[in-house]
Amino acid sequence: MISLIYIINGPNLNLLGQREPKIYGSNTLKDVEDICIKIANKANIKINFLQSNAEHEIINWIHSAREEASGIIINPAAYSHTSIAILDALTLFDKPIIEVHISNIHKREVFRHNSYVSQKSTAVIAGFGIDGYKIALEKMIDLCSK
Ligand code: CA2
Repeated sequence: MISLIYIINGPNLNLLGQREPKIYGSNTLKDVEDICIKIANKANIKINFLQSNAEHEIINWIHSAREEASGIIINPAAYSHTSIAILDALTLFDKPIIEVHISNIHKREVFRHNSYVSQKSTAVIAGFGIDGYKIALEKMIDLCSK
């Protein structure tokens, strides 16, 4: 069976590439999606690449992933630091979860240092720019084929 991986992006990431290039680079979220599609095609897996500015929508996608996905890659953006609701939804997902941050959140403001989502993540990647998504997807493919 071909695996399906959900790649979920949180608030404001739809504007990636349009502001703060020193922190986040100049690539857009569409560029990230294209990179992920290429990796998925090569590995013969499917991805569901999603972005929302709404917490409830992210939670509903995590619930859908319980039914159909082999793993979740998630950049919860600012919800990483605030959302117990997203943590609770991920707690109900019993397959691999990889958390991605484009920037190194530990090198930034103190309020970014804690991520609730990390408590449930199999692994966390931060500070590699958008390459973090590539690393996460390649590692997720490894995890799903074990
Ligand atoms: O480094 C990351 O990937 C973050 O998850 C990005 C979030 C931030 O709140 C987290 O602390 C770390 C912010 C996403 C904002 O998206 C952008 C929108 C426009 C231009 C640049 C980034």
